[in-house]
Amino acid sequence: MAEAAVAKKAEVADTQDLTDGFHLIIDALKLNGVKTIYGVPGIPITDFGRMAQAEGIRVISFRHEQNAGYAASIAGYLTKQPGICLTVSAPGFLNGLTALAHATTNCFPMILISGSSEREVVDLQQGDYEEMDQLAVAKTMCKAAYRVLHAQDIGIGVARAIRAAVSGRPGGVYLDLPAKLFGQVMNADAGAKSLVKVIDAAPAQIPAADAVKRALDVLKSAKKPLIILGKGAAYAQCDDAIKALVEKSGAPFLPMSMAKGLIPDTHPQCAGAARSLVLKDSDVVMMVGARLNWLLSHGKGKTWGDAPKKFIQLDIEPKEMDSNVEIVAPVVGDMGSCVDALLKAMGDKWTPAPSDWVKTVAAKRDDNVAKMAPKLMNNNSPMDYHGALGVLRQIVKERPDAMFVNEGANTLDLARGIIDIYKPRKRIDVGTWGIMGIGMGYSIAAAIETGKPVLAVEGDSAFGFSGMEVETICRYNLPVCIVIFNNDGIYRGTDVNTAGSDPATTVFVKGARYDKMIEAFGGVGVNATSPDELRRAVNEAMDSGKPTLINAVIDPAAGSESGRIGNLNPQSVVKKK
Ligand code: ADP
Ligand code: TPW
Ligand code: MG
Repeated sequence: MAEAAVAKKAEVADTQDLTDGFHLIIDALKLNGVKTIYGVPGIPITDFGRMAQAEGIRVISFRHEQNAGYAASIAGYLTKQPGICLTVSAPGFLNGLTALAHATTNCFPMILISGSSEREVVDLQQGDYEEMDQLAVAKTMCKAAYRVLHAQDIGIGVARAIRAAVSGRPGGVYLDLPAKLFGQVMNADAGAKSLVKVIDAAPAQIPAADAVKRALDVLKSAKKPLIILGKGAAYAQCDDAIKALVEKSGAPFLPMSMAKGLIPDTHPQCAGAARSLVLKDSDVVMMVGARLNWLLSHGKGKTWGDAPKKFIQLDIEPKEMDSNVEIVAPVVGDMGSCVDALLKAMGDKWTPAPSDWVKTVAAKRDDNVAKMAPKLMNNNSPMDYHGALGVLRQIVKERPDAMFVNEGANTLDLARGIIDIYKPRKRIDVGTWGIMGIGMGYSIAAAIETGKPVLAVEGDSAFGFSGMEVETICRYNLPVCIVIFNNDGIYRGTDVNTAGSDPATTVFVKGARYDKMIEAFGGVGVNATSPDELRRAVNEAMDSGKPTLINAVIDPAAGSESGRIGNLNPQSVVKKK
């Protein structure tokens, strides 16, 4: 054999015993059960995406990192495994960062993995390709941030990221992978040994027995108890135990937006349609995986009435206690353990909530529901929100397994109130920040992670933040039906700018046909001008599973400023001339 050929053969034999950064990262993710990566390719992670796909990980390529990040965040919420988002350096990283901060704020486990430029060049600020000190930037916006510089540390880096994302209060984690790491080689055996399979990533946290007793003593003393269920309770996937606790207590319960369906909205104890009454008049409130933030008026003020209230709170995060008001009975632990401990300590002889209170709440709820009913049956054209939502309410009732995505202002607030949800973790929406732009990312992840059809109800403005991902939905042929409540703008389509020829700041092109957008990518577009047309189009889409976008024409005058939260707008004291 010629000398060159011998050398070549030796080299090949050698590389068979080698591995590199690319493969170690993939192996580490696979070892820890990662099945899907949401991202956008480019330097330095293009080949990584290809290789991950070749190695059996599903890699979903988006049109913008923010949408990939939102997809990863909600994948985390739905599965209790960290959702993975993969981006390129500086601009891609920054695009993904909004979603990472969103995941942290909402307590969703997520890992943003970004390729980055070379440390030596970044730290001397010598102007590398897409240079940025990403780790420093990320740190303020997530639960934990790590960088891996050496191939032999990849196993530990990935393990730490996973553990940080899902243990305790879940949240976003940043993992910084400089370009040079991907090509670093090491011995394959040593590489395999360096990987870490995370054992018991989110360990049970058992609440203290005296905390449980204290909580039950307070609950027992209540004349008008109320249970508030939040998305932390839905996240925990201890659905049967939570239902048992609520039923044993006999107390009315109020689901926060994404906790709707944890117990069906049609359950006799559900106080969703008597919200004002129960917040005002209750005397003991048990918070179950929900925070007393702005969404609950911080637990004080007019919304909560004048009568003194005692708060019990079940949460995995001890620092959450007393965040806004005094918590007289904090129960700290993971939700499954907390609820089990309460149920056990309640025993078989628990006296349910006083019946006069339960009856008062039920009467108010039934009254409100009855008042709403005729509005939901109108067949106006153009549609108003109630006519359109009446149709969707019935469709969701008939298809309780479908995933329901919702964003907008009026489109969000009215849909949340009107559309009943029947099963846990079916409703996913704007979350803690009231963020616009989650729509298409959430829809894509919901379809992929659950395998169920998705109905996304979107304000026309809200949709615009992630609208380009209809191409992604078509490309992966996902069973997503998008209904755009098209009222020609933000809140209303009727504003006029009297000072000049530019359009008012809140209005869009009048009579826009969003349905044409999806046709560009081979999806089904429908223009629906009446509730009857809307019903037909949505049912057809949900039956066919074909990517569909329905432009639901809503009366531009039907909405109100900021939906239900107009009171949060600052007011100018200067009188208009
Ligand atoms: P909502 O918006 O529905 O009111 P929040 O996001 O404000 O809900 O609150 C969710 C709460 O649930 C957070 O305080 C979080 O710490 C808590 N939480 C999340 N996961 C768990 C869990 N597994 N066990 C207990 N509490 C949890
Ligand atoms: C990331 C501010 C809140 S609601 C909304 C905006 C722009 C759009 C409302 O119009 P839409 O709904 O969707 O057409 P409708 O039915 O009332 O007409 N940027 C971000 N998040 C938020 N919340 C905003 C801006 C906002
Ligand atoms: Mg609108």
